[in-house]
Amino acid sequence: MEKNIRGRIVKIESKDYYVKEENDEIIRCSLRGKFKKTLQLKKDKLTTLDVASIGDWVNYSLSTKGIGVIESIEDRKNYLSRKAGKARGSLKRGGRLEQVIASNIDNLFIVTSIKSPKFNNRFIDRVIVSAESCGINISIVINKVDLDDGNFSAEWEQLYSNIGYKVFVISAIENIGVKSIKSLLQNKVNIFWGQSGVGKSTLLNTMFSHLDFEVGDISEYSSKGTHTTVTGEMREIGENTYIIDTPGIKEIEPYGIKEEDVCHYYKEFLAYIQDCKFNTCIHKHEPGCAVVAAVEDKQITYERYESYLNLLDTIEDDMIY
Ligand SMILES: Nc1nc2c(ncn2[C@@H]2O[C@H](COP(=O)(O)OP(=O)(O)OP(=O)(O)O)[C@@H](O)[C@H]2O)c(=O)[nH]1
Ligand SMILES: [Mg+2]
Ligand SMILES: [Zn+2]
Repeated sequence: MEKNIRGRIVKIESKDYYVKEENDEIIRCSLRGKFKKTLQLKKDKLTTLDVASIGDWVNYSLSTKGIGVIESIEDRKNYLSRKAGKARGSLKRGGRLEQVIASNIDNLFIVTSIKSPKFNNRFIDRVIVSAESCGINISIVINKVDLDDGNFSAEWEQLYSNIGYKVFVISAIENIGVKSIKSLLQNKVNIFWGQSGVGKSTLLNTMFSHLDFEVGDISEYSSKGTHTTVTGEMREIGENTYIIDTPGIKEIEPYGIKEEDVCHYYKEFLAYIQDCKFNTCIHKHEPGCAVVAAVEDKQITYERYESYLNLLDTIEDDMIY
């Protein structure tokens, strides 16, 4: 039995944790029982569903058979999460758990497509809120520009870059605009996240031809809505440089964010918030709201304001944080 080997979780399948150690070998590990107890204890409160996640640094011991047991998990620098679906682990009204997507991330690329599937700005804004609240650098990728028969990609690019986000308008299939994304990845942990079928795996394969992530057949999405990538997976693509492909998601609700805090993650609102008449203003229909005035004045786009209202409406006020 070899002890105290440090490694990083690169993939999780059911109860198997795949840990990559320094010399590049990937070891299949299980979690030491004590972690399950921790999880059990917390179960009466809304809390995390995942004790360990992709990106976590862990210490494990290795049996002579080459199977590992995770003994400890290092503190996370940050992590990306969302509310888990109601069916999964839901205990009571409002009892939604936190699903951790990955940890210790530097760059998040929110991948979208201008068409098939349809561009969805509300989705982007929800991912932004989830990530802004944990200090991850956010970029937006608008893929499938080859299918853009209007000038829609450019308009959305303008909208988000005006707010201050980096936006990449690309075609992963035709290798347009991909290089500029690739140049940002070095020495970072980079995660690619978005709806199913937008081309996350295709983009990664275009950037790194040796990777060979599975890519879906577009006709399958419309007929069955199936996901091609089924588990998240982290790969080292250079020294200290990692990319994470994730399974597509249908919807996203940010975890642990209160109604009155949502506006803090709509960056362009911040300049106006202090001018609202009431300091309890949530910028819905209170009199003297400076955010609403800025929308009327076209300083804040209607698209963003509308998505803000939509998100407010779905925040559950009976959550226990
Ligand atoms: N026209 C066009 N099609 C693309 C482009 N990029 C990807 N696709 C197609 O979109 C479909 C879905 O691509 P995937 O890479 O599997 O999408 P994904 O985001 O990884 O999907 P999940 O793994 O289910 O989350 C495939 O048929 C790709 O060929 C693009 O730039 N243009
Ligand atoms: Mg995929
Ligand atoms: Zn206001």
